[in-house]
Amino acid sequence: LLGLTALQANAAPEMPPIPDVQGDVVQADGDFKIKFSIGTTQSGAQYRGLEYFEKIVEQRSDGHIQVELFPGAQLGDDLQAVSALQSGTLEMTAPSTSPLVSMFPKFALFDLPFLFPTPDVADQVLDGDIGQQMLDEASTNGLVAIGWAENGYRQLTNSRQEVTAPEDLEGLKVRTMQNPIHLDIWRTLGANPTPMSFAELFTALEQGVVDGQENPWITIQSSRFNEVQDYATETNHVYTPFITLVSERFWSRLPAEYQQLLRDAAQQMGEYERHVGRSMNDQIKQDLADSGMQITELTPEQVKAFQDKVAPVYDNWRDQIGGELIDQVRAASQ
Ligand code: TK8
Repeated sequence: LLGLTALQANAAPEMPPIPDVQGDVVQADGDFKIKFSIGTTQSGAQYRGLEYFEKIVEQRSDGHIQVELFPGAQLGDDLQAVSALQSGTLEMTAPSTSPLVSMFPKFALFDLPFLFPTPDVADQVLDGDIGQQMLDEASTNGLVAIGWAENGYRQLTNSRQEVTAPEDLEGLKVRTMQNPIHLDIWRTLGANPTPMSFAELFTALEQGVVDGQENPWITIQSSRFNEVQDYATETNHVYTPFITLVSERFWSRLPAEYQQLLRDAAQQMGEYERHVGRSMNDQIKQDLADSGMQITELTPEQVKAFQDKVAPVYDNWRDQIGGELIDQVRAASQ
């Protein structure tokens, strides 16, 4: 894991302040250290959420648990960080669910295009039975899953031309996450997708290895993709959660009281981080436009053209993901 340089961050935009810590000091035996690694940079909402997590855990353990934060993939990308948790060399990470689909096939639910019509529906699913089932399912293979935050709704950027319709994607080289549904989505839309680790993405865009990529506004901004991408389209094509994971080897050494403290802190971090990310979208779009990026918002008819074109993806993955699960989410959207 050594030898990687942290992805560079820009100056952090204005964000809602970190809340005060609620709750009493938790008494338990032992002193512990948590290294918490994430792929997004220090200027993103995810890092701000981690700062809140650190504050809660350090204050409520009265300093007996120390948290150290490693943003910008400096300890590895999402997949590398997860393996480090499994081998016990890293205590915590919060990856996008998408690269973990090979490990936890049900996570593919989150990769279905246009599944969550609003953030409220995403919250209902993540904070309800389905979200709990998924946390249980991910609590194997040396991992303990203790909460949800979000990366958010994904938007397309590219260096070639404005994109307002699927036809504009013809031949466009788009980097996707390492995930088969995302590959299917971009092939179905007519683009030329290449899966790649997030840690390599900035350089790949800069060197023109790929023409475009897709990520939520906050991640586009905090990763400085506007410096190497002139066009952005607000497609909202997929909603990506972040899942908060702990190394099982570390977890099993913690007293039950501290395990509960981490669960509570993960829950509070998740709520705060979603709030931060969502409250910043308009400001970020404005900042990106001010920096010279062309931001395209789609009309409902234009969105529908993307939805229609990508619809076959549902048929391709329905059996693997489970039709019932998809229907449950659809029901929550009514
Ligand atoms: C950060 C990643 C990233 C994701 C991606 O570690 O790979 O594009 O959206 O934000 O999880």
